[in-house]
Amino acid sequence: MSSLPHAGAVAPDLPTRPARPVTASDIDDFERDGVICLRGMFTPAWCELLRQAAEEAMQSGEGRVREPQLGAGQGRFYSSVYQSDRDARFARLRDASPAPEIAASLMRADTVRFFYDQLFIKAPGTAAPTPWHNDLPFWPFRGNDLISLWIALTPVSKATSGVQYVAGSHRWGRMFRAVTPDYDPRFMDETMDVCPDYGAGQGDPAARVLSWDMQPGDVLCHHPLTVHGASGNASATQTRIGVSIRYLGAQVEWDPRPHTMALRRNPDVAPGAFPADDVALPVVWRRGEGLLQA
Ligand SMILES: O=C(O)CCC(=O)C(=O)O
Repeated sequence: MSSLPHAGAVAPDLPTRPARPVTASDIDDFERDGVICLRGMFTPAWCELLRQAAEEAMQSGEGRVREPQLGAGQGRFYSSVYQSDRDARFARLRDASPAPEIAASLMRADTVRFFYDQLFIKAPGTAAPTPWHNDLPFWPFRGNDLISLWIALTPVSKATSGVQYVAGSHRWGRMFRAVTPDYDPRFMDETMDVCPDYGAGQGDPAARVLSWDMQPGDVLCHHPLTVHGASGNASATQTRIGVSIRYLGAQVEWDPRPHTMALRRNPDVAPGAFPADDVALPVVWRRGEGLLQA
């Protein structure tokens, strides 16, 4: 049993496999669009455990609260990374949940390593958007096999707060200037183009923007180059909570650059090498064995 806080809150019988297998058709959709919404992969018990943990995280004072300059100051955009280092409920998500198997299936990977987790909470009335971006520009890696699973822990309405994606943008091979929700200049590489705001109709008019109404337990899975963004939260009543968990597969190289994020620990490998460091990026799932920490 984990020695992290809240270990006692984790029920032993939470499912460790997805509610249904990821199909060949799901993989085709993911590879074509760079994003897919998988319905009902986490049970209500999972969602309730993580929703409670997410709300406690927001109240704890850790993490970052962003209702930037452009907001009316009424809402709250909360985000926090590596929650699984601080809370056994998120550690359970990282190591012993349906997430690693979903990641393995969509990446067609034999081995899945944990990268990091990130909470995104938008209180009702939050003005702050999630600026349009793709993820690889601020990650110290290059390669095709990095995946994010954004798990809805509350209902999400595409009309008021859903994450939006440009279908097929992972195949453009483009790295847009990273823009964090608080416009942190450390991540902004001036040599890269600014990402158009596809929500405001900028960019290619033929671009197909995808978004979904979601229920708790539905999972958005996206490729590291898929362009995405979100509005604030225009709902007057519904908090929007998602937790993103990111994993690595086989085709990945360590590539630290001046504007990439700091990991809690760097892999002990040379730039250009596969980041086979079991402490920095632990293996959580292996084909034929399944979850290693469950
Ligand atoms: O939840 C959001 O608004 C942003 C999510 C996101 O950018 C991500 O998961 O990579």
